[in-house]
Formats: sequence, structure tokens, C-alpha cells
Amino acid sequence: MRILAFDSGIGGLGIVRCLRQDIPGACIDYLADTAVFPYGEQADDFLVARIVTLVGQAIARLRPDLVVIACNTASTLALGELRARHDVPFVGCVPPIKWAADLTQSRTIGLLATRATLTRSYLHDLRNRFAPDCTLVTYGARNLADLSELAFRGQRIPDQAISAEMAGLFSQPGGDAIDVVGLGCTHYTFLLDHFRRLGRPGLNWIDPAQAVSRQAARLAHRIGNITAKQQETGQAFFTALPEDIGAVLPGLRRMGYETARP
Ligand code: DGN
Repeated sequence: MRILAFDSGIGGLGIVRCLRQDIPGACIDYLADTAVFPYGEQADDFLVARIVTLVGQAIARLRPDLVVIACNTASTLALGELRARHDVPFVGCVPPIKWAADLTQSRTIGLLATRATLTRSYLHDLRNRFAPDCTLVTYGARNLADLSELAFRGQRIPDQAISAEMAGLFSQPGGDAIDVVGLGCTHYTFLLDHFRRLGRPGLNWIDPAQAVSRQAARLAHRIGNITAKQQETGQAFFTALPEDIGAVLPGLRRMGYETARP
């Protein structure tokens, strides 16, 4: 079983961590489009073309049995197009609105995401479908993806930087009633401890990484070939290779991305 996971940066590595536990025999390759990170600030057309090209190149090169688009921004934008172009099964990542709606007592859900993810009609469809009776309070964070990258590298994040972004959510109309906050960006998994420590006591924080991984595992079992012993170690590819990515998951070999750039 060979799996390709894709994100704009290191966010998808949180999902890869879960995938390693849920599908222990799999060879997991990772592709991060670090050259244009963060995706939250880019134009839709540009991103769709870029994601479709990059993931298409990686599929041709690595021949995965399963692709995990471990990025909300990329999933909400390009998953349909990718599925239409490739036979390989895809698992995407969307803001955890359904999960949040199942948990909230106050019927007020908070969502932290990139600004790009919040403007997608996909989010409104999710909300109408799974949480029609809930108030959805959203905040498009400017700095959390960058701060997540720093946290991933083991750097100390000032509490104030996180609190300022959290205030952006909780100070909005309805913010006081939020009892569940969904993470709508895979990067934020690396800030979860900070959120829990700095947020109101009793708040429920939902990180979809585990659920995405379990969905991938279900699909992998359906595809089969899951118990075959994989000889190869997964590789991590970056469209730009920042010198300071020191802490790619153990066992993932760090590679430049040598194929043609879109
Ligand atoms: N990790 C990505 C997501 O889930 O949306 C994107 C983060 C970014 O590039 N801003």
C-alpha cells in the first residue's frame, strides 16, 4: 500500500502521523507545496491549476494506491477536479462542521481556518447540510498557519500571538456562546496544546486529523494490499526546500521536488 499525502506545508504531517498508526504497513510519501505557502492568501484559479498539476505529477511519478489531500484549502478547491482526472481514490479534508454539530450543546460552533477556506461555498454547503440549526462563528486567521510551522519546528510561540488570533474568533457576535471549536486547517494540529491551554475552560477543540486518517484506513482496507510488507520508506518532497525544515517525521527522507514546476 503506497499513499501520497499532500499539503501546502507541514500541516499534513499531523495526518501522516495518524496514518502511520492506522495503516502500519503503508509506505507514505509526502508532498508539500512550500514554494507558495501559505495557500490562504493565494487566488483560487492559481491554486486549482497548481494543485492539479503538482498532485498529477506526483501521482505519475509515485503511483500511489491512495491519495490524501491533507489540506482544507486544497480539498475545498481542487478535490472534484482531481477525482475527475485520476482513477486513484482520494480522501480529502474539510472543516469538521458535522462533528462540531454533533457535540455542541449551545448550538454555537466556532471555526478557525484560513481566510481562503472560509470563502468557499463548500463551507456553506457543509453548514446547511450538517448544522442548519447552529450559529457558525468563523475567523480567518492570518498568522496561525505560520505559527504552526514554527511550533512544528519546536520553536517557542508567544502565548500573546495565539491569544490574539483566538480573540479574533471569540470577540465576534455569538463568540461568547461557542462551546466547540473546529480546526479548519491541518496546520493547526501543531497548536492544539496552546489552544487548549489558552482557551476558555470547557471548550471542546476538534482536530479532524484522526478522522481523516481513519477514513483513509477504511478505504485502504477496501482497496486491499494493506498487509503486504512495504519495503520502501516514504519520501517527503518540497517544492521549495527551506533550510530550516529540520524536523520532518522520522523515517521520511527529505527530497527536493525535481519535476517541472507548474
Ligand atoms: N494546511 C492547509 C489547510 O488545511 O488549509 C493550508 C494552510 C495554508 O497554506 N495557509
